[in-house]
Amino acid sequence: MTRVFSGIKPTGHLTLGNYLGAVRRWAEVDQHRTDALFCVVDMHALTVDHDPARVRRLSRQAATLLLASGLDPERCTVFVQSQVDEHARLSYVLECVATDGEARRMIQYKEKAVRERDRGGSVRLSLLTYPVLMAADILAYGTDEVPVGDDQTQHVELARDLAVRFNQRYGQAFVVPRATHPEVGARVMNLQEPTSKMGKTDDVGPGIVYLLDEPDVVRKKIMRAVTDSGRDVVHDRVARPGLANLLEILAACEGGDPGELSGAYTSYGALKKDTAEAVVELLRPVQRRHKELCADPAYVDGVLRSGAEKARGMARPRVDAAYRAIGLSAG
Ligand code: AQP
Repeated sequence: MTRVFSGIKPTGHLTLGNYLGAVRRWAEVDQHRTDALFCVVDMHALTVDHDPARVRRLSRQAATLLLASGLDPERCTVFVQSQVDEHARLSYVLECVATDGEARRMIQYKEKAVRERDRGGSVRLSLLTYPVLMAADILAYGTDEVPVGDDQTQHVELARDLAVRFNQRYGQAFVVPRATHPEVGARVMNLQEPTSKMGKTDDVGPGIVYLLDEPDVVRKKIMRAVTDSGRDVVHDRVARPGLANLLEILAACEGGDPGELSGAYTSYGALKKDTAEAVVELLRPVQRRHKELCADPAYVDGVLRSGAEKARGMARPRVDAAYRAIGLSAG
């Protein structure tokens, strides 16, 4: 059976981009057709300036939202990365296979390093090595497919390269994974800066729809989305990025093709209104379930505990084998 692994970073509140680009598909498709693991990758949240209590709180919230989005612990494994030591163990081994140049070429590293410096901070070494830890997350489980948004493609490519290199040098240890993307929603853009990805740590807050935003907040953010001075509604990512983003969000919520949907609109206002209502309806059941789960913390604790135990059991033999193959002692 196909093995799937994917993760989410608790660096901020989950966004509509996380949901449309990744989480919804994990719940609707991946957990039903594959042997899937979904992880709150909290160690990745330490790669930039962080507050320990906030990371813990956001990890819990992210895990709860994954369950609220429909991940079913009877069908898939849901856990928190730092509870499974194998990720860190394998990351070190892969650091001995990766090169400094490979890590420095990562677009996200370059962008986030600039952002950290602009904010007056220093760049943590872990920001550079983060894609190697992500490769470890993926390779530890013999993953075939990594369902992610577009922004993660380069990191999955690195995981592939490291798997191939390790296998060639030290003997067959890893499955070579591949990234998969949703047909629409793979890159939801910031509503106020439609040429930038909607990221949970963006500085442009009004441009981000959070999964736990109240309906009226969602409506306000979408009605105020930046578009352009044109009049006709067409889908053109390059010339009309704001409009294209709204059409893609609407298409992702309701199904259909953004280009075809554009034909149904003659005004920006009507498109915004329909998009806002579609998002509100999309988020309603997730928010309702999230509220129920917050009232049952013992259930969430139990899911995460048994998820971590299962994940440990799955990762350990492969990581031990990689240790032995590269010349270390294991177990
Ligand atoms: N805007 C997006 N559109 C489509 N997919 C997206 N994803 C993230 N943003 C979008 C996908 O969601 C999954 C989990 O993302 P993440 O937690 O690894 O990263 P992030 O949300 O981009 O948050 P960061 O990196 O912590 O903060 P930013 O980007 O704000 O600096 C992934 O599959 C991702 O592709």
